[in-house]
Amino acid sequence: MQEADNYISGEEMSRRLGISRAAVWKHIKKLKEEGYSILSVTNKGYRLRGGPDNISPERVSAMLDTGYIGRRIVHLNSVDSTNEEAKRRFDMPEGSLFIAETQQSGKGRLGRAWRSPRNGGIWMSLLLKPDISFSELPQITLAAGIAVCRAIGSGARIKWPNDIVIGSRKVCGILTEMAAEPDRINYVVCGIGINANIEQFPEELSQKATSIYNETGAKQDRDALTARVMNEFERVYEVFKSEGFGALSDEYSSECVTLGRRVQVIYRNKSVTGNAVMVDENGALIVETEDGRIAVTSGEVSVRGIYGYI
Ligand code: BT5
Repeated sequence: MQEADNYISGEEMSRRLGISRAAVWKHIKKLKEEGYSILSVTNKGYRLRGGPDNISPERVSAMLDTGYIGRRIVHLNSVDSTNEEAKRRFDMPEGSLFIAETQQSGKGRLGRAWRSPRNGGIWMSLLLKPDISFSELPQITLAAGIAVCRAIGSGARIKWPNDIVIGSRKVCGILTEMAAEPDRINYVVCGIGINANIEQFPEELSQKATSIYNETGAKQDRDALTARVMNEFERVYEVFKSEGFGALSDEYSSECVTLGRRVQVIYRNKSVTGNAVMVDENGALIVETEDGRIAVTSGEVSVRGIYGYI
């Protein structure tokens, strides 16, 4: 379907296609839902303004240099959450990538919602099957953060543990989940949401969220960015699996904006204030408090800069 100069009436379409007017209307509605821009004017008919700017799995594949990460791509027009889709299809091979144009119930941590509008972002999840212990699980989020940071470039840095920021606002969030038996992890789903080209955020997020486009002025090629994240992810993940997070902690620390700041750590209704001094070989944030150093590891904590979001 191409951009048209002229309007074409519903009647004309139904005649040419040999389908009812109601069927034409239904198809138009579906195309609009899929992101086509179609003008409809009474007495004139319909005019196509442009096709959807969707992710193309073929283009992503062509730019991969990986062995297994992103080699199977499930591309969805709309889904509840790509993390949920990956969990439903856990029998697919390691490295399978689930990517959606929009999410109806995108998830953050601790039941928070993740806004996932159409066209503006990259909402994706990787299915992973690493042989790791429960305590190493949060390190997958940290490793993914390094990969995303490398892939975005443009001054992207990491707010411990799971946010990628440019300046003082968030451009990406990472949510790692798993399915396990009492003694072993069956599989891990690493969800990554990148605000690539989003231009406007709702009022409540405007101080906290931004997009790569808003920060750099450059429209992002979402296929190329997705492929770069996959390429970097495989490199980082291979190091993580063979040498452990310790081999990545220096790079993580050098990209981590949390270090050197005064932070407030909130966990189990307790709040501790101190200086964030380092990320150790286990991925824990070491905070120097009045009562000495504490290692913050749990995924259940929230760390805030006391002078603002980072
Ligand atoms: C996160 O949680 O940052 C993890 C986000 C993971 C999203 C990806 S998208 C693909 C995959 N499928 C899913 O369902 N999820 C993953 P957290 O640290 O809890 O941050 C959530 C908070 O960020 C919210 O409470 C909002 O304040 C804010 N937020 C929501 N949508 C945002 C957006 N698009 N950009 C920046 N901040 C956002």
